[in-house]
Amino acid sequence: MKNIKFLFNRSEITAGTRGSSLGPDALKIVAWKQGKTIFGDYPFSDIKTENQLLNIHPKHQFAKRIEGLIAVYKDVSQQIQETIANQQFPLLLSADHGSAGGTIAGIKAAFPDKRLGVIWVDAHGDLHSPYTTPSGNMHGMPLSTALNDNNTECQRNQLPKETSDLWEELKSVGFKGAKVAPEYLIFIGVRDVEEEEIAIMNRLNLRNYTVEEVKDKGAATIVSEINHHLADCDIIYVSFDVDSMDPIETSHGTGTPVPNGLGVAETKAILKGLVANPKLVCFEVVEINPCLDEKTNKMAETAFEILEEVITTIENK
Ligand SMILES: [Mn+2]
Repeated sequence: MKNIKFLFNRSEITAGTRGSSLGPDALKIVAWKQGKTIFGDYPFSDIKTENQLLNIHPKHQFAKRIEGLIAVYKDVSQQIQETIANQQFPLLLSADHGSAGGTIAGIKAAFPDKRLGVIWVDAHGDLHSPYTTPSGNMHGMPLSTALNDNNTECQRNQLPKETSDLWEELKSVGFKGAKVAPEYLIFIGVRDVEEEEIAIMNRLNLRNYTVEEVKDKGAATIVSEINHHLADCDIIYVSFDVDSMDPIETSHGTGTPVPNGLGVAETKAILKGLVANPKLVCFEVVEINPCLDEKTNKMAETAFEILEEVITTIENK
């Protein structure tokens, strides 16, 4: 038995829609319906949310609810560090993707001297900063905090000092500075990016395995190329946004669905392959939104099917 610990993170303050806070519990409902006890088989802890901020107008238009996100980053980062210190494996079931920068900060704080690789399975690049965002929604910014890069080359917003100060504070939670080097950040399935994100991807030469490339090469080749690419890393984190998958095969039960995504079978095969790597120290699944699901609870059912195999693979390592 690996010492998996579930961290339930229902924070949904960084998305443009509501409902992803119900995602982790939508997974539990699938388990219950299928008579599975997986969520009772391991210890768990809840991350403290700041979702009450959704009931008032945001104070910072270019970094909406950033004061709440700082608190969420702190709790996620702290709980990751405690989980790892207890020789447990943190497996996060999260709502929106905005807090994943806190996950990365916590991993880096737990292993400050180790070289971290991040595999970001997503339809989106999540590379905006308050300086470049068109919406102010912070679920598009977690990787800028991980890379410690504001992309001011593409600046479109003039930030009030209070906002820029809070952004610097957010980037310093858990670990000050860059948590991951650009060459060790790998995307899979990114296909919906804005021009500012394309610019930073080009400037930092970030690697994206497109849907076409995945279909062309197949899961096994993608996994072996990524493991080769991250051979110099000591530890690896996999962040799985369910919007990476094709909404025709899954559903629109996610905050920002994008057509022409990864197939469910190839996603499962890739994730199983990636989590088999002994360097894996943390896994996270995000952005299931049952409120938006036109097929009742199909997105959670799909994610649960994948999660079961991921957990079995982690167990059998
Ligand atoms: Mn995402």
